[in-house]
Amino acid sequence: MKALITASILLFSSNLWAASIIVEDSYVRHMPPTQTVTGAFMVFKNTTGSDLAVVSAESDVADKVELHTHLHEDGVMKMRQVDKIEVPAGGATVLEPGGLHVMLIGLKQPLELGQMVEIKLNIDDGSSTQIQAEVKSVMGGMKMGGMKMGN
Ligand SMILES: [Cu+2]
Repeated sequence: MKALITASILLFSSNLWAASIIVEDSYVRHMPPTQTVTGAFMVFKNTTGSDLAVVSAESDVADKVELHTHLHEDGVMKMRQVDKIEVPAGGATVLEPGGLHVMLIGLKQPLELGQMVEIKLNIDDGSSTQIQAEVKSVMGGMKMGGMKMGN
């Protein structure tokens, strides 16, 4: 009986925590099999009355997961790692090609179209949100040729 109560408390608290930032429209950019890095894009929605930030991300499919943004420097688009991605109270932050993104670095296996990639997002209130992002082919948007892919 005690174990049951503990389990339901755990379940309840993880549900509560998962709700501080809701993730919508998530997808991972499909890349040729020779590429070992790619980006994940999504919308963070803050359901609370306090400003929050996503401070890190994790995924089993890659050696390293970083939070990135794009900057224009001398006419060249470069990626920079950022400490966090802020999501204002009651607001939303869009991660999209050419802007903020979750970078998957050192893919252990090529990602296939339609595959679901599990990504865990850690939030500065101590909670985390687990998402499943589908691997999709992304047309248009940023041109990969002009980008420094972090090496
Ligand atoms: Cu990046």
